[in-house]
Amino acid sequence: MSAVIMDGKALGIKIRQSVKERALALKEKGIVPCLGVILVGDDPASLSYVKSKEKALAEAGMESRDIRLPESTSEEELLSIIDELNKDDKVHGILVQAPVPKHINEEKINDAVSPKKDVDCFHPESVGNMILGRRTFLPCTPHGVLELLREYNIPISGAHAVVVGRSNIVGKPLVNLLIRRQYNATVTLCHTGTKDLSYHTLQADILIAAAGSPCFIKPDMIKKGAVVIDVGINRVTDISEPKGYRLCGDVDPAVSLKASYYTPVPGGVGPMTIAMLLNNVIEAANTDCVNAVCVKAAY
Ligand code: L34
Repeated sequence: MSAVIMDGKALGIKIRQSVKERALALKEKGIVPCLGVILVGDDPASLSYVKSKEKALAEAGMESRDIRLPESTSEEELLSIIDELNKDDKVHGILVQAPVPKHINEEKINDAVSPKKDVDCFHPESVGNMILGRRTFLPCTPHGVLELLREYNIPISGAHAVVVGRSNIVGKPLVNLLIRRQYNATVTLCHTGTKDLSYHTLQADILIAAAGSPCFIKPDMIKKGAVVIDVGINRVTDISEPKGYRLCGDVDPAVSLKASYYTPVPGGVGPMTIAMLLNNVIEAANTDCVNAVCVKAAY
């Protein structure tokens, strides 16, 4: 029996449709939700993600303030642009696409975005609030993973979720959301220092791979019937492809023969990240309702 494919593209479209209806309702009140989108440098993958975000915003009747800066941009210049967006009442959310060039201190950038406009949940105040279960935007990729699990009625309460990868953008926040009473999972977090990774991954009812290493979760590392969520999105050189690369996740697609459910790459978690971002932009524009409860009840 082959696993059920969790269609993040389809769910993303559904969420974006409901966001669009809410954007229309806000427009009637004279509010046009607007996201400031900053990209520094010309990394092709980052550029394509940022373009997808801007396109999705436009399709949902929202605006974006598209800011493209050269690789040579100084930290001071970037900070002053963020400051302008912080002060601009027409801009409800601010996103600085990660990663920023090495000469720019990412922590300073995350600290500079006003928590009121922090639709990524990267500011330490937002992260603190998220961990404490207080008013904040939920981080887009982890929230997208949880919404996918919800859509497919995967039982999370009491399940053993094993997360592989401790990044600030996925692993750390995801673990903190999964242990909320609302989700109630038991969590193991594995990382590059974990001894005998397979021992842990084999215990997982829900395995979430977010380590950024192509195809490293193999069928012999998962329990039969496990739910496997692939957050990885790696560009692997492949001269037989027209673009010169192919996309592959952190999970070997052969896992689909053993799992009960799994997310494809592309078309799994990636589109969910964008859908949850749009949801946060609506929340940011709808100032009456910026809290996690509303985020959950929104669609
Ligand atoms: N500030 N930086 C900030 N916020 C984020 O939430 C992100 N992230 C990650 C990188 N940097 C960020 C994204 O937006 C990763 N990420 C992201 C978003 C969307 C997609 C992939 C990564 C996506 O749409 N993926 C498509 C395929 C895209 C392609 O063909 O290259 C998919 O179907 O998975």
